[in-house]
Amino acid sequence: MKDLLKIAIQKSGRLHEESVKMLREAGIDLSTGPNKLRAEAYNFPLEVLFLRDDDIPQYVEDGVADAGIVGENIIYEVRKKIKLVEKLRFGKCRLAIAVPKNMQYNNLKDLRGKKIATSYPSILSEFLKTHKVNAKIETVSGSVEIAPGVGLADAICDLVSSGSTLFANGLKEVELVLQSEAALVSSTKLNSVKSEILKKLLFRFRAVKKSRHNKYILLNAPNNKLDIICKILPGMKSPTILPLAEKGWSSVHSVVNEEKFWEIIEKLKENGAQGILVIPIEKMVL
Ligand code: PRT
Ligand code: ZN
Repeated sequence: MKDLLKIAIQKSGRLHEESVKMLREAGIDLSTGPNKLRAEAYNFPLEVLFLRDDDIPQYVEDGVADAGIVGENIIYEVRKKIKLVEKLRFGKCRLAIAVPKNMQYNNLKDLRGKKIATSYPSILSEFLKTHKVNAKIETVSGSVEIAPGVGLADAICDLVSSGSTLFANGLKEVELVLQSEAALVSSTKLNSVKSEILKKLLFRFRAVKKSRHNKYILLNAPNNKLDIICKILPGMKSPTILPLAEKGWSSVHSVVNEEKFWEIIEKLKENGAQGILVIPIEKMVL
């Protein structure tokens, strides 16, 4: 039998597209079609299983899948014996407690004796225990946000991203319980061949992650400003400097992190940089 790494990803839903995109950007071509349960990669020893996200940790623990891509919210809720290998920076959301917007809320003490509806009873009960709050947990499997409105609970603990679901249901967010994003997980019992494939996959995922959060920047600068411009640019090593045909001018190339991007561009302009070009990076291998 061929040695393949079996990776489980969400069949459909919020993490599906980004998971497929991550694999594709890692150079993995899949034979996907509609309603498929599995797909094999043409050019990498990988088989992809399409599952419901909640089931992924169990499949990985049982060894039916060797690895998976799933939200941290699920990983921490279901507490299976699996390894969190790498956070992938997509599917970001937070698990938060929300209460009706007209409820007086000052701090966690206001939740004492209250009923909180959630699909995350393990994480919530741990959170309440840590903060010594005695509240009742009402486990519901969906439409958590309607629980206070229909009189099922006083508060909810649910995933939030934009906050519009809470707003539409007359709720306000009052406590952050967990920050979450999609993560690569793996079985704790991989043989050496599968471990090697996972290592290669991780290497590629890291290159994709880095490239997504960095931009390649090219600019022209007068030579007497090069010192200050190089100080502003926090590249991987030092920036590349090439002379321009026009005397007294140089072209400077570097890599800039997305988070600081606008701040850096402004400083560069203030310090004499011209003709600034910003280019997306296809892959970044350090
Ligand atoms: O069918 P399957 O079981 O696989 O999918 P699912 O319906 O259980 O999950 P799905 O596709 O909704 O979410 C998959 C994963 O995406 C979650 O486990 C999280 O890790 C991640 N994620 C990121 C989110 C959100 N953002 C999110 N906003 N999951 C759910 N939501 C929901 C939330 O529950 C609430 O109903 O979106 C609503 C809030 O969104 P805002 O933007 O209005 O705040
Ligand atoms: Zn689910």
